[in-house]
Amino acid sequence: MSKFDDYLDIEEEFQPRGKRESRKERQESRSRDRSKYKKTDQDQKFSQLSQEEPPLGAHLKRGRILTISPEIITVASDHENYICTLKGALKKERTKQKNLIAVGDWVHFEKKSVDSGAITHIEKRSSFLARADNLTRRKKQLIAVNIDQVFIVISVVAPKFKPLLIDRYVLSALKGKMKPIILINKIDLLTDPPEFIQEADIAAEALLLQAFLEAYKPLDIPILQLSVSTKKNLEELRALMQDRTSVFAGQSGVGKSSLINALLGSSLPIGDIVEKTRKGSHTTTSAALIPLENEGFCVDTPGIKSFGVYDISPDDLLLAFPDFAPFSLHCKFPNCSHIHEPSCAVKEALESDKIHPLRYASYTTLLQEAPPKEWE
Ligand SMILES: Nc1nc2c(ncn2[C@@H]2O[C@H](COP(=O)(O)OP(=O)(O)OP(=O)(O)O)[C@@H](O)[C@H]2O)c(=O)[nH]1
Ligand SMILES: [Mg+2]
Ligand SMILES: [Zn+2]
Repeated sequence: MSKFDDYLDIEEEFQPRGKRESRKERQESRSRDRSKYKKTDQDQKFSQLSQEEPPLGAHLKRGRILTISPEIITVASDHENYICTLKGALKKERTKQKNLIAVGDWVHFEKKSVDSGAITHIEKRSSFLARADNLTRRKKQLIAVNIDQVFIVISVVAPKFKPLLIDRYVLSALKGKMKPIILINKIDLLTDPPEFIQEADIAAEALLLQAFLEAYKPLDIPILQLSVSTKKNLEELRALMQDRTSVFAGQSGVGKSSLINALLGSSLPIGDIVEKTRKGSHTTTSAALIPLENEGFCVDTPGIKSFGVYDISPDDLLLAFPDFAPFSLHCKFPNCSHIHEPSCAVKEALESDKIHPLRYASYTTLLQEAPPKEWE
């Protein structure tokens, strides 16, 4: 199809680790979170209720879901963490509905003891990051909710730079009403590569990165080049996170947890890169909401094998490819998919270098994975 084919998604299956192991990890991370919970402006957040929500009775507290496992829901409220269950009616509902609760949900709960409670109500969500359910491709699986922005994290060298993965996150972010921001991590590896990688590979990555920056510059998406090792642009990233809820999403091993640790001083588990495949080792196993020092939160997520987009329409595609819009108006067929139709103005623009080949390659990749129903 194109010279960028090598950079298509080739991630291995996501293998969740043993239940017991991950439970232990969660308990550890919970106690860490609590120790970080300082008295700050967060207070206000926990008492702010939107107009549409039921009044918070004297016996109820408002909090935000930090982590979810089959047995335990951790809710943060007024600088304390509570282990919560769902109250009767909600519990029944949960068995029917996979997405009943998600990391980032604002909830009301009855306090049962100093550190436990029962959730009675889930507030309406302002936004959500979801991916296609692997089995059906038509259903969505929530990753996190009530988010302002998605950090699409991608690395250079190890794992390989794969620009064709980016637009499915961009599309999901825009579809879920969140701002996409692209973070290119491990920039240090271009000048200081690991021994097991050949020089020619590094040169090819540097070229591809240049092509990518050129292709994406005209879009309204901030791009930050980062390095945890040299701290490059970490302060810029911190400024972007302030007072907001941001999700770190991207393949395993690109450095999502490392970036969060570097910024917050947290100690989320970090994994090794497998030398031979240059892939991550699926270290983070479930999404977790982490409070920032002042207002704001960030969400660490596991590197999911295929972050599939779900149920997209031709109009959704335009969200992620606004640079095609001035041309697509002139295609012969109004419902042109810009793949096989004659007199396609988008393909003409590609041939006359008005659309970057990397943008078109990204478009066809996305379409192959999730063609809109109208075009199937
Ligand atoms: N050279 C270099 N290595 C980095 C950088 N950031 C992270 N790493 C390394 O990359 C590896 C993977 O980092 P993680 O933070 O575990 O990656 P992740 O995205 O959280 O991976 P999952 O939890 O598996 O999804 C670790 O060995 C980190 O030390 C960086 O900026 N430069
Ligand atoms: Mg991680
Ligand atoms: Zn067309």
